[in-house]
Amino acid sequence: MSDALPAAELVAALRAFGVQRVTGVPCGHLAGPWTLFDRAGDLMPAASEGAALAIAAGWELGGAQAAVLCQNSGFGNLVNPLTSLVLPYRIPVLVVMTLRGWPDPSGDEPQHAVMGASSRALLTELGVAHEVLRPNGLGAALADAARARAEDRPFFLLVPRGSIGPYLGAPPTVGPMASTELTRAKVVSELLDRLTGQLLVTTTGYLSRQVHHERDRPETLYMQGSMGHAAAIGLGLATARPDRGVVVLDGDGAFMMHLGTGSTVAAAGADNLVHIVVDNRCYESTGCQRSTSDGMDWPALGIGLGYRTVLSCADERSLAETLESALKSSGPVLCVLRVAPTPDEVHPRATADIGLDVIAERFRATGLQS
Ligand SMILES: Cc1ncc(C[n+]2csc(CCOP(=O)(O)OP(=O)(O)O)c2C)c(N)n1
Repeated sequence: MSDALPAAELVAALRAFGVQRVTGVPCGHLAGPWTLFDRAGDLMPAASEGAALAIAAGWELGGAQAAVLCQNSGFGNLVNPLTSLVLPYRIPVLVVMTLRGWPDPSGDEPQHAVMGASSRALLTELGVAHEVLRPNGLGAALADAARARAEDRPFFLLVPRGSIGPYLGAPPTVGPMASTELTRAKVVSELLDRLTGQLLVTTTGYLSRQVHHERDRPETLYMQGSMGHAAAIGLGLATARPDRGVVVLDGDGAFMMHLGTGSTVAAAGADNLVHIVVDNRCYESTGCQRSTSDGMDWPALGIGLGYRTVLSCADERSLAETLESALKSSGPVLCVLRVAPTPDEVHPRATADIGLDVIAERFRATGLQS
């Protein structure tokens, strides 16, 4: 039997602690409590961990007790509001953060190793009270959190992988599924069929895995980690190598995490850049938690940001034509493909075969060729 703390017990303990509202960015290892708070109507998905901490600070300033759920890959995103908002303004937010890459970095994906080894030391250096959740240790940890709260200080409850149980009810539903027959697999396969020598940057999560599964090529940079930065990497590439076509394959959650990059891409005017967003209206890679893209007007967004060409498609019939048009139009192109989530189709990560350093090295080598 697993000795994971049942998700409902964690949620009950957080509620007893006083938590009324929850925000954050999902982590698969917090999928249980995330769904329970969402089902209760108390969860607001945030675009980034920094935004989540600021939302929570706003709730606290407005009289509602708040918690943030996130993973330590997003710790860097929240350091700014932690150091310049929550600490100096003495706002006592509780952060429940999973510890990826800890205690043994070799037991997790390589992109988590540096943050896994340094999360606790960084919190110590910042003077932020924190505690690792140990078996049967939730009560003691929350007693420490209560002491921090009484002193108007934030507290980080650090959750090792696998220490919280899953959600045991029916799986989460993702928006109205109407009007799309596209899937991640179809989109990736049709795109790869049409690539010639373009450099391809693929976002973190299932999209990178799908691309690697479908066709491994040295011209593909599988971006594991650095969520939300695929378009920025693509922009750097496209402007360093105006002679090469560059394609970015992004997720809706990742794109929205650093939406401002869309404006930078458009303003830079890189005509060799095609930015494809695969919109499944959820964070599929961490358990299909809803994102905030449902109801978003993507073409209006792309035009508003200033992309030169904006395309979108939600049906199989026009997929080929849309991709062909995206690849031959003058960039920067924003091409949004609406797909249905397919959480049962999961493939191994690229790093099951190749190291991150090798991915970068062979990509650099092929990028330097003309
Ligand atoms: C900064 C940061 N926060 C959270 C995560 C955890 N995470 C990995 S993949 C993912 C979901 C990405 O969602 P989306 O871009 O919509 O792509 P999808 O998974 O739906 O294909 C999340 C939240 C992360 N890797 N980095």
